[in-house]
Formats: sequence, C-alpha cells, structure tokens
Amino acid sequence: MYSKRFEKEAFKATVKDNVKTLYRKKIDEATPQQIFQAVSYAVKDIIIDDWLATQAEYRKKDAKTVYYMSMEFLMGRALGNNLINMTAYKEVKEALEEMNIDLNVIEDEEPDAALGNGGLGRLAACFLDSLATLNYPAYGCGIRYRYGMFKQKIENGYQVETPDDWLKEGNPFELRREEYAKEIRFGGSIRFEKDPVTGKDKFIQENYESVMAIPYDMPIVGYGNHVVNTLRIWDAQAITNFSLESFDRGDYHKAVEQENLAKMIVDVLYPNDNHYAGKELRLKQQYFFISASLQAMIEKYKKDHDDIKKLYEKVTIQMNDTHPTVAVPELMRLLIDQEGLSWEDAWDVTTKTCAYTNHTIMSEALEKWPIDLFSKLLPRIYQIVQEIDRRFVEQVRKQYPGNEEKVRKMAILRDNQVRMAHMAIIAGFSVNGVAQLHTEILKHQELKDFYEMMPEKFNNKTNGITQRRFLLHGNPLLADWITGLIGDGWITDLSKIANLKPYVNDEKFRKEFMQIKYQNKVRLAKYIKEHNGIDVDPRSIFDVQVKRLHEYKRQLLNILHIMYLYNQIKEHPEMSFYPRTFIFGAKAAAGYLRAKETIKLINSVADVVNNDRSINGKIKIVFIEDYRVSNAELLFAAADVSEQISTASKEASGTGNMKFMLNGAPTLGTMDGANVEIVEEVGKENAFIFGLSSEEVINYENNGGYNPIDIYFNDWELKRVVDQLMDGTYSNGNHEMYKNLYNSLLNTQSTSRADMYFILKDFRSYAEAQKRVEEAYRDEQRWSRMAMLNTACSGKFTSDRTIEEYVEDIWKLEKVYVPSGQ
Ligand code: 26Y
Repeated sequence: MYSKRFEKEAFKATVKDNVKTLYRKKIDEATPQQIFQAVSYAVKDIIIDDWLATQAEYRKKDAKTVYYMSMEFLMGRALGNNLINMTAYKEVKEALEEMNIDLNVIEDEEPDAALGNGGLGRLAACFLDSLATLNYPAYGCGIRYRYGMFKQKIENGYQVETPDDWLKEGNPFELRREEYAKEIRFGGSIRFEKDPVTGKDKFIQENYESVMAIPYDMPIVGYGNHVVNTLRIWDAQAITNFSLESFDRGDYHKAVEQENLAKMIVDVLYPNDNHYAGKELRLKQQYFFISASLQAMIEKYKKDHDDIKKLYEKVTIQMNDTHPTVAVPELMRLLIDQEGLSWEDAWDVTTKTCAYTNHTIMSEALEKWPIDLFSKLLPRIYQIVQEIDRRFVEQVRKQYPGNEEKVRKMAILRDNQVRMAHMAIIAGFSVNGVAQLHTEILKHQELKDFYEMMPEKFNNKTNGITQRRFLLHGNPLLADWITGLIGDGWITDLSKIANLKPYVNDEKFRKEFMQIKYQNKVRLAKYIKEHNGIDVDPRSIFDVQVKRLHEYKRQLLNILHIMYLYNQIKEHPEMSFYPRTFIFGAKAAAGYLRAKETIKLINSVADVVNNDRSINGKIKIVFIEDYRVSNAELLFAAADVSEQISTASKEASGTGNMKFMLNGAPTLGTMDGANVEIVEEVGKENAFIFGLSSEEVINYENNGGYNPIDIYFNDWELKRVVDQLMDGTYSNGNHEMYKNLYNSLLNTQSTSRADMYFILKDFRSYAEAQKRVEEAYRDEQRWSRMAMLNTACSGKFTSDRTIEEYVEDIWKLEKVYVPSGQ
C-alpha cells in the first residue's frame, strides 16, 4: 500500500539522512533515541501526504465532522501504532534490521503520550483510531499538557510521583499551527450596551486577563485506508509575546502575570480519576481548550458555509463526560455575541449540536462548580448559564406544576453550585451511558428525573477497544496465528474473530494457542526480572489486576485474599495449590491516602511472601511500576486471569476487561459494567463470576449500608487477615501503617460508612471463585478451551462497533474515501 515510499532502500536512505541533518552523525554513531527521532520524522513525512489528501477530500465532500471534546487523550506511543496502521510495520522492521537496528528497541525510546488518567482518556484514544479506520471525519480536541500523568516510582514500597516530562526530547509527530492561534479571555466584568446601529444588546467584557491558545496537530492514521485525521491539542502562550512593544513600563507586571497564567493553564494534567476537587485552574483549563476549539470550529465552518444556523448539519460535538460541558454556554456565547443570533436561534443550534457521554455514577466524581468561582472566572458564560437555567426551571414548573421538589433536584444552579451534568443533559440532544447496565442505572436511579422528562435523549453505547493496538501491535504472535487461520479481516472487522470458534474444538489449535500465551508469559517474565528483579515462573497462573487504584475497584479485596491464601499455605504446607503469580499495576491519585496505603500493602505482602522460602514459590506477587499504555500491551498478552472485581454498580463499563478478553484471559469478576456483556458473549461457564449484584448493592446503599462486624466475628480466617493489617505482620511491627485501611473496613474511626465497597461481604464469594479458577486451570483441556473462546467471542468489544453505533444513532456521519496522497 505504501510500497513506494516504504521501499526499503529509499526508507533506509531517509533515516540515514535524517540522522545526518538532525544530529550530524553517521547512523552507527547515533543513540537509540536519535534513531527513534530519525525514523519518526521519516514516517511523519510519509503520513503528511495522506494527511493533506484526507483534509482536502473532506472539504471537497463537505462532510459532516464530529468534534470529540475531551480533557484527556491517553494515546500511548505513536510510532509503532502509526506503522501498524500504515500497514508498513513489517517492512520497516526488516529495513531497520538490515541496518542492525531493532525496531522494538527504537519503539521503547518513545515516551508514552500520557495525557489522560485511565479509562476515559484511553477510550478517547481508541475512538480516534476507529474513526480514522472507518473513514469518518473527526477531530479530537484537547490540551497539550506540558506534563502528562505523573511517573510512578516505588520506593520502599510506597508510590512516589515524579513529573512526566514527555516533551523533553521533542515530539516528532506533532505539528505546531501558530497561524490558527485563538485568544481566550478570563475574568473581568461585563458591560451591557445597545448597539446604536442595530439596536441589539451588546456584551462587552472589560478588565479581563487573556492568553493565546496555539494548536498542535497530531496525525491519527486510519488502518490501511489513507485516512489521516487530527488530534488537535492546545498550548497556551502569553499574549504579550505577540506585541511586547505595546507594553509600556507600567504594564511590565501585567506582562509577567500573563506569562505565568499561560504557563500555568497547560502545565499539568490533574491526576484525579473519578474524584472532583473543584480547583479553579481546572475550570480555566476546561474553558481554555473549549473556547479555542469552538472558535476554530466555527471559523472552519464559515469558510465554506454562510448560514451559521445550520451549523448542526455539518458538525456534532461529543462531550466526553462533563469536563468539556462549558462548551454549551460557550457555543451560545459565540453564536449570540459574535454571530449575532437571537437566544432562540442560538439555543436551537446548540441543542442540535451537543451530545453528552456519562462515564460514572459515583457522586464524588460529579463536577459541581461553586457559583462564586465560576461567575468570577467566566462572567459572560455565567450569565448565559443563568438564562439556560431560568428557562429550564420554567419548563419544569410547567410540566410538573407545584412540584418544587423536581425543580430542586433538576436545576442547573442550586445550593451555590453549577451542576455541570445537568447542563449537559438539558442542552444535549443525546445522553449516553457506556455499558448496558450503566445506562439502565442512569435511567432508573441516578438520572431518573431527567429520563422521565426526556426519555428520547437517553441511549447506551457500550464501550470498545481497538484491536489494532491491543492485539495486532501488542500481541504479534497471536495476531499472526489468528491471521494464518482465518485471514486478516478481523483487523478491521472484529466480528470475524468468531471464525476461530470451530478451531476451539481441535486440541491441536488449543495447544498452539496456549503455546503463544506461554511465550507471551516468558516475555513478561523477562520484563519483570528486568524491572522488579523478581523471578516468576511462566508456568504459574498469571493473575492480573491492572487499572487505576480506587477503592471501588477493590485492589484491597485482591490483596486480602492473597494474605488469606498465604496463611493457608503456611498452615497446611501439604495442601494442593497451583502456583500463582499475582500481578498488580496501578497509579493512585497523589492525595488519595487509602489508595496509597493499598499500594504499600501490596508491596509489603509481596516482600514477605516472595522471600518466604518455605512456600516453595507457590505464590509470587509483582507490582508493576508505572503502569501505562506501553507496558499494558505486554500485560494483556501474557495474562491468564483478568481481575475485574469492582463493587457491582460502580464500574460504569471498564475497558481493560475487554483487552484481557481479546487476548484470551477469562474474566474473574463481578456482574458490573461491561463484565455483564462479556459474560453474555462468552457464556457464564467461561468466566468466574462472584459477589453481590448491582441491585443488592444499591439496595443496601438505599438502606444505609450493611454491618460488616457480623462477618468479621463469624469468619475467623477473614478476621485473622483483617487483623494482620494491624498486628505488624506486614509492617515490621508498625501498628499504624495500615490503620486507614483497617478503619475503612470496620469503621472504628472513619467518618464514612463501614466497608462502603462490600469487601468483607464479597470476600467468601471471591475466594470460592478463585478456587474455581484453580480447578479450571488444572484441567488443561478445559482451560485452553475457555481461554481461546474468550478471544473468539470478543468481537463485540471493538471500538469500531462502538463508533458505528455513535455514528448511526448520534453523529450521523458519512464515510469519506480518500485516494492515496502520493
Ligand atoms: C472530575 C474529574 C476529577 C474526573 C477526572 C477523570 C472525573 C472522572 C475522571 C475519569 C473517569 C473515568 O476514567 N471513567 C471511566 O471511563 C471508562 C470509559 O467509559 C469506563 O470504562 C470506566 O468504567 C470509568 O470508570
């Protein structure tokens, strides 16, 4: 496809040339990082032709475009993924081999673009991959954080955060677009005037601070189709840089202030996942990238269209959670104050353009800005929010006369707060959850009132993941083997992976499948040896829980169960036990005490257990430092068991669960999020399900929780484990080290409910499910069948399917076919 430009000798020559011009070196003198840069520039050069061709074709076709607005894009590395999608990975690997360069080593030189926390940010990245692959015009819009997700170091068992200086060596794939800079204004006051000519109201912002937003574009390469879409992330720059001369001496202070404001805005990604903190700077970030993106969007639309009232025919804005919801009043502002529309016309456009995705029902994640802060920072936007709220409340009163309870529950402005989710629902023409169960809970619990008033807006879009990164790139052995059996159609149509099913009945193929899993386990064991210095046996069961650290995800349940197993083995050394390697990877938000204590606990238990010669290596525990997209690819490929053990009802969907499934790891999990649909696809006999149902959890919650004390006193083995948090077993005699965890379970001193996440309640059920895992694994025939069936039944969970559903039900895009740019 790219045969001409990826013609081996020509490509090799370009790489050599780049090393020469960039570093004044011969190729054999260049460092791996320099070769990474040289190779990446060569690749970008080829991408650019298709990038130009794609954008030209979109314009020619006047195609409708989705703008995916997100505070987070967790892209991971670009080089390998771009080569994969250009269908040039193997050619380039060979070309480099001929120069004695190992592509994998070069790939490892690239820092992850970690502009996201976890699931929500990675979902955005998978969506961009699918949109480009499926020929849909799309922009990702976000922030070019100077520092992404912090790097995690484990020191003495504790998490230590260090800055992620991901741009240190330069980002070869980005393109700075200075000419599209936009001004963004904060604060000040609003003066109201009548325009003497038109007689219309005019709102003039005065005494504001402002910064320039500068876009950087990153190419998003579609798989084998010459489509290159754009991820546009905004950098901030002081306005004074543009006209420093115009500042007389008195304005020097102001100049410095603006410089600082600009630096601050895009400085760092907030590392909180599912926990709202209400920081002013975060609201600044939100308005900054939203205003810039919308200004650019309108400018682009107006180049080829003159009726702004029909904007929605060419544009849809998808808001990734409430974080970009300020898009609603900002679009209203631009339409009214700059484009001169009436309120009614602007509202018509806005409500036909904006759609909202909800990713959580947890109350602590909901964004509710203090009105004080909001109105000071965004005075004109606040006026507009007030008017949206006033009109909505009027409508509620009309529909539910005398029901002030409804008004109280549904208004945007209440208790001195701006409730962003309410604004998103009221203004959005679509509200979607991210898995069936999650959407049902939204409709019938959390957003019940809104669902009753506007049921037509609500819909489900079960999440998905891209098989290009998480199988084709991350697990090349399995990818090649699958292609050998069923052809390569699965790469762009994952439903075809079901064609593996007949092979599941043949022992020969099951053996081959498990042989590949084994090789991937060897690859991971090597990584673990290098990074942790721990020897793990690739013949043991690799039991993996990797995700953000959060109480509701219950890493604590996992480690308490390991402590329980360890006690058993110590007590009954003769008992039969299939060797297990428990693998964790998780970052904790920097200020999240219980989460950090859990990391310390995992590492301390690991220390004790891994070094206890008396158990003959039956249990090994590994904490993977700095879990991120790049090492995730290794982990999914090597996993035997996928731990998805959230408290039922709390995990909106989960997407890691799908990556494990695709790579042939059965789920050990609760009936939560997309686990429900995974079980539906693979059959409950091919998963290990345990624990309370979401109804049971919600029921307990509606009745004030449950009392863990009875369980604690009636289950001496579990009590022993819980007591070991306090008796010094895993803390060199320190009785304080895990007291927050202990208290969270039994509520001896904590302010919140005891065992809010039902860990003790679900413990026995989990332990029993773990027994079933062991039993199944001992039966090689049965296990290989389960594992392979998980891969074969994973077709639904491609983000390609998710995107087609968004397109069909919400975005209404047309596919655009792009001729090669060369
Ligand atoms: C308000 C702010 C601090 C905040 C920042 C990040 C709130 C939430 C988040 C991130 C949420 C998130 O990652 N949610 C996850 O979204 C995934 C994609 O839909 C789901 O699979 C997953 O269940 C959900 O927890």
